[in-house]
Amino acid sequence: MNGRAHPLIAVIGHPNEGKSSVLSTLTEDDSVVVNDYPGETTRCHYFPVEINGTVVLELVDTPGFQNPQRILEWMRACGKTDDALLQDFLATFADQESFHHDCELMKPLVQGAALIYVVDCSRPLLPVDEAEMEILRLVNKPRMAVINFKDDDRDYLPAWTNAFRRHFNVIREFNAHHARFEERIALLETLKAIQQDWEPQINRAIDAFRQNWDYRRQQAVDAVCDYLTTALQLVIEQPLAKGADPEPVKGQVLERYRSTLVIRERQLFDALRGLYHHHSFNFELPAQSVLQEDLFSEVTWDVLGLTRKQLLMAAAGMGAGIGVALDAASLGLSTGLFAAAGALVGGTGAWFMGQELAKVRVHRLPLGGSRLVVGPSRNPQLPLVLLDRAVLFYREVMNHAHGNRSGALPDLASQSVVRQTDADHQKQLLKQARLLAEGSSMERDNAREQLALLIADLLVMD
Ligand SMILES: Nc1nc2c(ncn2[C@@H]2O[C@H](COP(=O)(O)OP(=O)(O)O)[C@@H](O)[C@H]2O)c(=O)[nH]1
Ligand SMILES: [Mg+2]
Repeated sequence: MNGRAHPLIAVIGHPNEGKSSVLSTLTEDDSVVVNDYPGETTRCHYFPVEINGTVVLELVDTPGFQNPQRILEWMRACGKTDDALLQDFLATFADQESFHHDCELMKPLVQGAALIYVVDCSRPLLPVDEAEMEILRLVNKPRMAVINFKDDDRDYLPAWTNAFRRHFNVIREFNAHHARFEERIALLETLKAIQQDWEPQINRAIDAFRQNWDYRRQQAVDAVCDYLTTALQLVIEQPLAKGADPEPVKGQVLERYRSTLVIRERQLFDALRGLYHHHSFNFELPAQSVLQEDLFSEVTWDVLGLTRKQLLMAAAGMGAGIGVALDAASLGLSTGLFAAAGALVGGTGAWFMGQELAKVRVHRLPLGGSRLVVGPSRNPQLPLVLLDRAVLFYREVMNHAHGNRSGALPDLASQSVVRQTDADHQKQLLKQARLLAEGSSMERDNAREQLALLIADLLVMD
């Protein structure tokens, strides 16, 4: 019906109501220009949504209305409706500079687009809004009203809802800054109600979105698993000249070990960003997120990974080979640390970090001289901290609305994820991480597979 095999939807409205933001969130496209000042968009921009090489949907970003009241007057006097009215309007005003935005925003409607009318209902309804809605009613294209609350003020909603009812059959709330995957799907579902001819295409689009979402999750699991594998198997070596004092070099090797882990993590985070289409805009993390902390900050190691008590429980019965680093002595039981109030739950970051991670070994070389070696780490908490951070970042990235350029989501949990899983899960994580770092080649392959399943479980929790 629009010369395309896929639905075409124009996002229309008053300047600065969040049209571009809604479109950006809906299409997961952060290259859409969002403006802080009204009237900066002067022409239409088309955003085809492609999944596996097929365009499933296309949205059009449009300039805001410039002269709704004057146009409405003209349209009423014209006496026509529907396509005839639209054609007459464009023919009459095409050359008038002051109506440029109004003409431009109607063009997709001539191409067979349905329309989403976006309004910020946290402000009062004005006569211009009524005029815009009435214009759209007269032009009579498939349409729905989308309420995008810019702030939480709902006092004006009843007045808006009344006005919508006179002009639209379908009204839906969709927040450009907070909408997540299921809300995007729900909006697409609603489109079926405004243009029934498109039902098969929209169903196909929704199926494609869902399959793609699952596929991305699997890709994320693989990425996290690869990352953990390289991190846990990481070995950093540095030669030491014959007769040289190893002490000053130890710190450097350890620093290289740590910074390599930091770089690997950044690479993982970049990959996750890409997977969830956050290409252009580097969104902020919430101020309260533990991810604001560096990987090797004490706070990170305090709040992520397992508590000592959980570690001890998880390590119990894991078998001599695996459990070595987790015996009572290494957990501080014999020193009485374990019994101290608070030691079981918090304030243990420095202690955890100070474990095996910090050990630098000196290997003597047969021809003289030696090598300093760090890794693979035997610190039981390391894989858990790395995993926790990866899962927390994944949640930020998958839930961050692309239209939200001003900052962070308010309510994503930032505490340890592994701490909240059940004891069996914790035990398995610990075991497979240890095998991945130190097992035979077959054990490592098997551990990687097992770990992928455990990570997949963590990524579906939210
Ligand atoms: N707080 C908040 N601000 C929003 C929301 N949607 C849009 N904005 C802001 O409103 C301004 C205009 O947004 P934009 O999408 O460019 O509006 P357009 O002119 O209708 O395309 C920008 O500063 C956006 O960041 C929202 O849901 N919440
Ligand atoms: Mg815009």
